Amino acid sequence: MDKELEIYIDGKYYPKSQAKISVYDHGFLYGDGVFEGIRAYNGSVFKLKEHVERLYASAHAMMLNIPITQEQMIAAVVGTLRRNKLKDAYIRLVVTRGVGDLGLDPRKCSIASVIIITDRISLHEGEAKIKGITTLISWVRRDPVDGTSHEIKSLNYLNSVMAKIEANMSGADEAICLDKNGCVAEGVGENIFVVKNGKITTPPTSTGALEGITAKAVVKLAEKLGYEITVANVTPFQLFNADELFFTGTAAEIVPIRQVNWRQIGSGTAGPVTKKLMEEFKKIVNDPNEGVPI
Ligand code: PXG
Repeated sequence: MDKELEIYIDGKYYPKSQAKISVYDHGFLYGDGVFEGIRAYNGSVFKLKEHVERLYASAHAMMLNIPITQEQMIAAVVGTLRRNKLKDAYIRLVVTRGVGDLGLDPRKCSIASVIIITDRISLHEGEAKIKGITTLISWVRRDPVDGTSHEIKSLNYLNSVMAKIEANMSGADEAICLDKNGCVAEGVGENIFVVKNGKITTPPTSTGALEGITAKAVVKLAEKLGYEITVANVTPFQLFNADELFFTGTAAEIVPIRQVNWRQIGSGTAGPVTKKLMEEFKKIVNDPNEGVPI
């Protein structure tokens, strides 16, 4: 059997089967914490600095003091990957408020906990990437920016989980979430892009969508390729009548969407703009200049 992967918890390493946190941790009791999902490609951690920056920005917004610096966090991620001899990996960074008592007052938690999970990545490129996926616009609205905004990548993902359940029950591959005004926000763990007449549009983060790191890289890529790309409100009607739709995200990378609430999108398969971006995106994830070496 392969050697068990090791997990970093507060500066120490534990085999996966023994990596545990307290049931009094407020990350567990209240979803009081932040996280990041990151990927390593071919010995380079894609956009690691950007993910770490976003983690600290989320923590800052909820006044969660991370006990190590961003540089130490980057070194700890790289160290964990090296220890596990991983070159292609999925990385989950979690910072919880730490151990407190049963009351929600964060002042009872003396120190935040830092957890780094690095795992093998299961690649299921197959059908979804070629044919596209089916989606359902869920009744579950994105939390507004004056609520538990999705600008904060917190441990409370109930909003996304409930939308995903709706998609599962209806037989759709993924869910699409609207903002409180009924405009399109994002997927449950992906940003969304619309292609119409060769132009690309993506909804603003002010409606509660996460500022996706993949989305940002795709915007830059699209601009470099000469596409016109704008950030603007998108309605469900515009989704139904798009030429192409696609999701972006760390796990998803770029995934074409072929159906929204039983309506076929464009030709019903991956369109030319999506295909071009997928092709070019493959190149940048493998570019060592786009990440941090392991
Ligand atoms: N929106 C939300 C709500 C997210 O949680 C994205 C967009 C895409 O962002 P990035 O920076 O990854 O391009 C996310 C990503 C996963 C996973 O396994 C990812 C997220 C959450 C849960 C699981 O990819 N966040």
